[in-house]
Parts: sequence; structure tokens; C-alpha cells
Amino acid sequence: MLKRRWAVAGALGIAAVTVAVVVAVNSGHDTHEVTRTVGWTDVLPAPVSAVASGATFTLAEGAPIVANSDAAAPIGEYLSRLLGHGTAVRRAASPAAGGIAVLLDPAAPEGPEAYQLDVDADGVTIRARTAVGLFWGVQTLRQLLPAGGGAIAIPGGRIVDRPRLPYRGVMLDVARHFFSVADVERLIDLSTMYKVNYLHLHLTDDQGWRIAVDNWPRLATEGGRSHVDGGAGGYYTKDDYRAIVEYAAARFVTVVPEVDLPGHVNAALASYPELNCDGKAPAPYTGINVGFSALCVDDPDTDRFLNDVLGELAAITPGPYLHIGGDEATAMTPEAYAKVVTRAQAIVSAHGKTLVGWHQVAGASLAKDAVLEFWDRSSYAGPDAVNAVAAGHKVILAPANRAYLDQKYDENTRIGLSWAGPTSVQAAYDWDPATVLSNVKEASVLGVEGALWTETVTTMADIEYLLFPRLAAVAEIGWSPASTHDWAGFSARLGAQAPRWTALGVHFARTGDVPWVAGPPA
Ligand code: TNX
Repeated sequence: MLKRRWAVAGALGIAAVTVAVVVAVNSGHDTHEVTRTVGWTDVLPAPVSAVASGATFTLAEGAPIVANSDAAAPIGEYLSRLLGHGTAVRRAASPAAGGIAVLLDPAAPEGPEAYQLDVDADGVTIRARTAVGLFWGVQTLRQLLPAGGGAIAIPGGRIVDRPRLPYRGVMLDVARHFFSVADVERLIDLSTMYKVNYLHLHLTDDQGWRIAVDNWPRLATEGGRSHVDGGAGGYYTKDDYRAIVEYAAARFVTVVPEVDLPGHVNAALASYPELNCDGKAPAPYTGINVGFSALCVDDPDTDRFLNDVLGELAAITPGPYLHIGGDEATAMTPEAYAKVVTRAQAIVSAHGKTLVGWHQVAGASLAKDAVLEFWDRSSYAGPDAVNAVAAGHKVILAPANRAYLDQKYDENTRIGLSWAGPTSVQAAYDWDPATVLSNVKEASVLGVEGALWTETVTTMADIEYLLFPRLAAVAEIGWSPASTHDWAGFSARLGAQAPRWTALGVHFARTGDVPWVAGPPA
């Protein structure tokens, strides 16, 4: 009972609540907690428009959930599971009194991911032209419910919403340390709360190869055996990978697999002597240096390797993108680099996929649809990238000083690197995709990505600690209109997530710069 009351007071605040400020110490941070009403203005990412009506809807335990089509029904089921109702989803063309309706509606707001959420005294209606729009509407509704569930008053009004940018990504490096399918699934669940719609898996690097390749089995069985600082490593079988792809797809998340080429390949070189120019396999690598390994360019084995690896990955990846890495290949000449990337591009295209590469790939000859992922700290991506953007290539922005979420929050953070940071929550939030690069306008920006490299990250709790709250900042940058940009407003919205994260057992960083809302008690 106490737990429920806290959930209500913390997440919705039915009764008038006084503001209490508690100073606590958490993982070296001085944090302050506030007790206040959470509701309509706390939706994160900030919606395009949200108008409160003053009405109130009371959602009863077991209230009916209605869906109007085959495509809407799974979203109704998803909502039903979230509410813990155990109620079967009913098929009906219009809202049921006292319930929640998820309706595919061609007259709903325009846009591939847009939705409208209405709450009035009789119930809740989410309308969208697409299933994904309904799914995002459900994520918004979740934020109007208490962290703990149960019969509750939902404030009335209307939200009309659509994303600013089509690509809002999170990257997980499973090469420096390996993470289980269950960990990846939990990351998907936590990320979709903030309307993240791409999961970029950095599957291979010097320290480990994490995806099974039938024609080159030792890549996984040998190359997957190490990680940073030694340890057992691990890899995904094709069935594991398919399970992740399927779990993601059911939540409207597209997996972008990355095989990092032509540098960052020590794990591959260590597994197959024939991939090395001198025919000798190097030892496995467990340090954290970069830039020392390279594929042997003119070797036919390298060609066979590229064909098989990219071909097999394309075959198990329903999404449009294959990421081929392309960063920090400093152990080879620019000519050799361009040759391998150009070859990889041809293979990716032959399999009907769109290439994504770290922005250095702009030095190779790319297909028209290839996407550059910008990662540097600078506000200029270099002449090759400038030309590529001028020629029409789109860019995903992962500026290291903003969106590399492996960086420490401050000097006291117990894990994390610091070459591009430290990156406070405010630093992860205070940037604009339209102006971060002097030479790239918003029309060329496909989206944004929060990248979690895992040299210092070994557990799911570590993942959560570095991504939350900062992933929510990057997600809002990608979703919300520029006009909503405001640190004070954002940090208040962010503080309102604390009871939800606590209820979900998320090991988030209670940084000192955010007014974290109290409850529910742990
Ligand atoms: C840079 S930038 C890397 C990764 C490291 C990361 C650590 C880029 C595409 N590569 O290899 O893990 O920094 O912050």
C-alpha cells in the first residue's frame, strides 16, 4: 500500500503535494530529490503540442482495451501487458467507455511515426496512421500513468506529436565486452520508452568477434573468446541474433549491425592466419588501444571474407542498413583503405542494403544512398564528408563530446573514458542537430545516436548507469521540435523519470544537476 501511495504521489500527484528537497549522496554525486506533481508537462521527449483540458479520466483496474485492426491489436496487447491487466484486447471500431482505444486512422496526424493522444472524462484514445505511431502514443501514455500501476486518475487533454528526425539510435558495443541477449532486450525496452527506433550493434572489434559466420566459424568460436582485460567473451549464434532482431521489430526498433572494417579487425586476424599478409595470426588483444590492425588488401582471402561476412549478415538482417565501421584505420594507406571500403560498398549494395559507415568512409567511392555517421568532437567533418553531403549523402550525428555516452559524467564517475568528455547530462542535451556541424544542414541529417562503447562497461548495471539519464537527452534531441529546447524544462522532465526507473530497477545516475522526483521507495 505504501508503495502504491508513493507511486501515485511521485508520478501523478493526485492530492496537492508540497515540494520537499532531500539532499542525498549517490555514487559520489550530491543529488537533490523533490516531491511534486508529475503529469502532462513531463512527457519526454517533449511532444510537438500538449494541451491540458482540465478533465480527468479514472482508469479502473481491468479497464477495457480496444483495437480496431490487425495492425493495432499487438499494440493493444503490449499496453495490456504493461498495465498488468490480463484483459483481452477487444476488437471494435471506436473507443469503449471507460477504456483505452488504439485506433489506426487515416485521418490521424500526418507523418510516418505521428500520433494523437486524447484523454477525456470517458477514456483514452490513441490514433495514428501507422502501427509505429500507435506504439509511440502508448509510450507517451505510459508517462501519464503512475510508476506503480493500478486504478488512477489521468489528466485530460490532447497531445499531437511526431519526430523531428527519422533516426534516433542507441549503439551498444558488444565487442569490447559481450552482453547477453537478455541484456540487449532490456536495453531495447528502456530505449523505446524515449522513442529510440534504431539499435546499432557494434559486433566486431580488435578485442572480440561476436556474430556467427557459417563460412568462417572460427571468427566467433576463436575470435569471440576474448574481451577487454581477458575474460570469457562470447558471441551471438545466428538464432540469438534473430531473436534480438525479432524482439526489436516487435517494438518498432530496427537493428543496424556493424562489422568494423578494415581496421579494428584483430579478432578476425587472430582467428584466421590467411587473413594476414604474412600468413601469421596475431595473438588475441585485450587492451584498449585503437588503430593498429588492418585487413590485407589485395589478398583474395580478404575478398572471400568480405563477401561471406557481409552476405551472411545481410541475410539475417531485415532492416535496410549494414554498418561497415571504417573508423581509425591508421595502420593502412588511404589508398588501401579506400579500396577495401569501396569493395565492401559493392557487396552491401549487391545484397540490397544501404551502407552506413563512420564518416571517414567518405574517402571511398560510395553508393548514392550510403549514410555517414559523424563521431568527432569537431564542428567540421572534413573535406571528404563535406563533398559527400553536398552530393546528397545523409548523416547520423554521434558527436563524441555530446553523444558518446561511454564518457564520464564528471571526474568522479566510477567508470567511463574521458577523451571526449567529461559529458554532463546538460552537455549531452545542449546541442542542435541543425548546427552541430558547420557544413551540414538539418535537411542532410538522418538522425542522432547515443553511442555506448564498452571498454570500461562490464555489466547491465554499468550500461544503465552511463545511458540513463543521458540517452534520454539524445533521444529528445532527435525527437522534439527545436522550439522546445530548454535545459530547465528538460531537466524537470528528466527528473520525473526517476520513479519509473526506480520501479523498473534501472541503475541510473542520480546526477546532481537534475531535480529528481522522489519515490517509489526502493
Ligand atoms: C572511438 S570513434 C572509437 C571506438 C572507441 C571509442 C571510445 C570511433 C568510431 N571509434 O573505437 O571505443 O572511441 O570512446
